[in-house]
Amino acid sequence: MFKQMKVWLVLTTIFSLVALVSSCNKTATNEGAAPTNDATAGETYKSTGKEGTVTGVVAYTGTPPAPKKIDASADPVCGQQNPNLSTEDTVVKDGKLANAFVYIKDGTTADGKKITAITFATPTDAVTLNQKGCHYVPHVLGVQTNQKLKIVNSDPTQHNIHPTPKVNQEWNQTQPNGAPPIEKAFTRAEILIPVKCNQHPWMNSYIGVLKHPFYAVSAEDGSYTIKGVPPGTYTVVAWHEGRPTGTEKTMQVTVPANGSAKADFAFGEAAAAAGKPSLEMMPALDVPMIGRH
Ligand SMILES: [Cu+2]
Repeated sequence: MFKQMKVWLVLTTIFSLVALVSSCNKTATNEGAAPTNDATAGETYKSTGKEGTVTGVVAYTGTPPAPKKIDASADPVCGQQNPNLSTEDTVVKDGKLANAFVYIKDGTTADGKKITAITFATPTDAVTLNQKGCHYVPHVLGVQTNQKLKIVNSDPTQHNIHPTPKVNQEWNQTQPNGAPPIEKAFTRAEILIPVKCNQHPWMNSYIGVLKHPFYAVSAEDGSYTIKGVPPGTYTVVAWHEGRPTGTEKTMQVTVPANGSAKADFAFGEAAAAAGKPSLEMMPALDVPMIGRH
């Protein structure tokens, strides 16, 4: 009788040890799958009806570099489709810069939540990146994490799309003319992912990936609007491409309930010169933009 109980005790101990070890393993596995956890962590944001906007204009001061004509002789189809193919890294019209990626980097909502810690629903609509006339349209775009990115080939030639991310999965895929759209998604936030074409070395674009929907790309007139922003105080960043990882300008704004905050940015020669003694100017950053809105 006593012997039987002893055996039972040993067996129970072994079983609980096994259970403990397997539950440990489970935890470790979950940690490895961090992107999935990120997407489902916390409560999904619900509109309060008090959201506001961040809006502004991105300027380019000084003389912008002139677009360079691209030699597309490697693929005669491209030359036929787009005889005026030229570089798109600095598109300036009347002193305003297009294709700047403006986004909320961090900050706190009026009710004290960190914007980067809130979960936002993944938009159900896809964002389209088109290959038309042997360049990418649009040149810069934003998507939310896990949102569908639809890549279309509108050209009568073959492309090979190749994003080169740092924290997301790298891939490249051939898309012959007439092939159906390629659908992809990025699971992690990344500012910004360069995209190239293995078929046409001049082709490039940039994709900004964020966990929230608060980003916009400046239009031809330099203007942008970020909608649906919960009231709060935020760091807004404007990014413009260039070697090696682009240039960023930062600004603090306060979005009032149902109101609008203004954040104008400037890139270019004069802005670069003004930004040079940036360390000496640092204390000014501590002072919020009082009276700006
Ligand atoms: Cu191509």
